[in-house]
Amino acid sequence: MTTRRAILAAGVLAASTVFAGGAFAADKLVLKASDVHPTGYPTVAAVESMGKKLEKATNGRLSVAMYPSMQLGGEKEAIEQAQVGAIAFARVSVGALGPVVDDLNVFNLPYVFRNTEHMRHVIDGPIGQELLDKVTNSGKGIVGIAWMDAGARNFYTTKKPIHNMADLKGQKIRVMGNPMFVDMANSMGANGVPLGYDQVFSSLQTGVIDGAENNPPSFVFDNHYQVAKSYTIDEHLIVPEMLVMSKKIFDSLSKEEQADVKKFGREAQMEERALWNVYQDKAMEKAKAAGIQIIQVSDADKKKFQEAVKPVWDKYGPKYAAMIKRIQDTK
Ligand code: GTR
Repeated sequence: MTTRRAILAAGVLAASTVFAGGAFAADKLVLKASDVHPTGYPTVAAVESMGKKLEKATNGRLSVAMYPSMQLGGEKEAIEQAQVGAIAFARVSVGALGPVVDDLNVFNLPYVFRNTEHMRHVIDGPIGQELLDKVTNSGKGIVGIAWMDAGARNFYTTKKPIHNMADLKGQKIRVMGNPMFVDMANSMGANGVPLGYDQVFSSLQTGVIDGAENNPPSFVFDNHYQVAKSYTIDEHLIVPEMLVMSKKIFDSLSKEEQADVKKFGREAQMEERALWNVYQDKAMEKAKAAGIQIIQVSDADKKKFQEAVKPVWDKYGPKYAAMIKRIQDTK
């Protein structure tokens, strides 16, 4: 009896401890994060790693629950969910974010960066910080936390391979949902079809589109290479990505926690990059092993692509003139 009582008492004690812990646990905040890519993809891994650091630094008060593989929808949906606070983090392309925060569209101009190295210098430096701040101060309900690298984008098709620009003629090419990319594809002679990322694979499969354009890791690890058998390296777009946070949720954090999110976000930016380098090589190897026809456009042909997008620059370039100059001046 005594023992039983002792056990019961201990149970109550334990319960109250759990309850106390429970009260603390109620303060725990699980931050939902969305990514269109699968587990293991550099952006997913970098955000998960940021989550682990946050959990450690806040003694478990904050943690990140990653929803990869478009479980919560495409990127437009992810941005909207972050805006209303339904999720905390959206890792999205600047292609998808440009229609929300127009200043970012400067990065969506074809061939605006000389190469991916140049893009990295820009996002790591003052311009990168300035654009993160533009997002934060946009009044659109999101905070710019960190940049992510997404290499360069290239065309791929299901039927007719693209050796040069003439081969694009009349092909229905999926682009991200941003008018700039429709204009870009059209200026190259293709028919640009804006679709959410969640629709690309099935649209390639059913022939709704003849092709799309993306970096090697997306092409391979999101399985588009199973339907599109040729991949043409022309690097028409180098579009970085951003990790944004719901402002509503960010504002609910303490000053220290906000600083932690930013600090670990910056670390995630660098971590993603290292993973990206490896993943890009892996993707190319996998594509080759699967018998994908890899076509490298000649320098002369690349020049033709660059000349063809002049109307895009004429239409969108002038309002970003000052920023374009700063980008070009970045070593
Ligand atoms: C990928 C990018 C995604 C998404 C996708 C797309 O390269 O990582 O965020 O934007 O492209 O084409 O929609």
